[in-house]
Amino acid sequence: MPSNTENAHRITKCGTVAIIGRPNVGKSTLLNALLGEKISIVSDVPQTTRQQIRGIYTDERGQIIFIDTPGFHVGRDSLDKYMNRASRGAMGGVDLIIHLVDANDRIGQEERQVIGQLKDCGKTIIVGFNKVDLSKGKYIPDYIQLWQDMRGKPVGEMPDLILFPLSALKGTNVDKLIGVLFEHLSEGPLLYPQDVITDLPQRMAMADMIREKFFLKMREEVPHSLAVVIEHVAPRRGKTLHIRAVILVERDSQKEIVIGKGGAVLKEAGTAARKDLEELIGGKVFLELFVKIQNNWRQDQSILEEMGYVV
Ligand SMILES: Nc1nc2c(ncn2[C@@H]2O[C@H](COP(=O)(O)OP(=O)(O)OP(=O)(O)O)[C@@H](O)[C@H]2O)c(=O)[nH]1
Ligand SMILES: [Mg+2]
Repeated sequence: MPSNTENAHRITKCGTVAIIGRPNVGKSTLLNALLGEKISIVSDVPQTTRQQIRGIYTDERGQIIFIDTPGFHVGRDSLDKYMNRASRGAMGGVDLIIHLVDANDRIGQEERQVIGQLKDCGKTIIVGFNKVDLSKGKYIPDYIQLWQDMRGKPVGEMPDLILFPLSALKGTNVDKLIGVLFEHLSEGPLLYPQDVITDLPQRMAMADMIREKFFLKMREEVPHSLAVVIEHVAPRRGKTLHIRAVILVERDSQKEIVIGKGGAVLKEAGTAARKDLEELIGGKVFLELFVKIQNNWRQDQSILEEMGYVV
């Protein structure tokens, strides 16, 4: 990696790229694969990502600022609205858009809505057909047909549309994707220092890491009712960082599940989260977790703001 002074004399490319698509198609997995590092949490529960997350890729060609977004979905409460706004908002201020879809899944209402918004947006769109490790991508022809129907011409006459099969999980075509993105970005100076890979506020990053550990342990109704609020972060006894986090759930029964028999779930998730947090901050962590019932937090603007979900 060249030094900053060398950089000043070198022509680099730089721009922002939004990764959008419905929940669970693999957007966060792709961001982590592009960066070669885990900054966005991943689980098989739809709607895992709740906010925009920026990941910054830098090499000798320049810098790409990726924006991972909450999956665009049909939902009604305040958090759903926040998530969809974050997803739509990301389309506006960026240079390129990756519309990630699951190549093995039929086109849904979400994709139709997103493509409806993308077709006249004036930006280059990369349609990422993800999960081709599972099969050859049965639904790719359907997407091509939909784009042709929406625009009334063959995809061969759409220079702003790039069809791109990949596997975020296996890393197939991920390096090639970075090459394609650089080809389509304009020249410009780097916007972030070369060693920065995310600008996510650290409290939200910490809360997300803890939340992921519970998502990985739970199924169905609990995850969407679960939130993590970091209440207190301070150094303790020299080098250890004391982090106190509250796990919010909406009902008594959910609290029991989150705690588990004899506290087993809470303990296991806490241990796994502590290890990730120690890696995130590069030091020892003392993690304290509390579980609290807070009815309808997904509707409560002040709680959402406390958690950092502010547009
Ligand atoms: N087989 C396979 N699985 C994948 C691939 N990419 C992601 N997954 C899996 O798909 C699930 C969802 O991945 P995420 O990266 O959390 O998806 P997302 O689009 O960020 O989801 P939301 O944040 O909920 O919108 C996880 O279980 C991933 O391991 C892939 O290329 N192949
Ligand atoms: Mg995600």
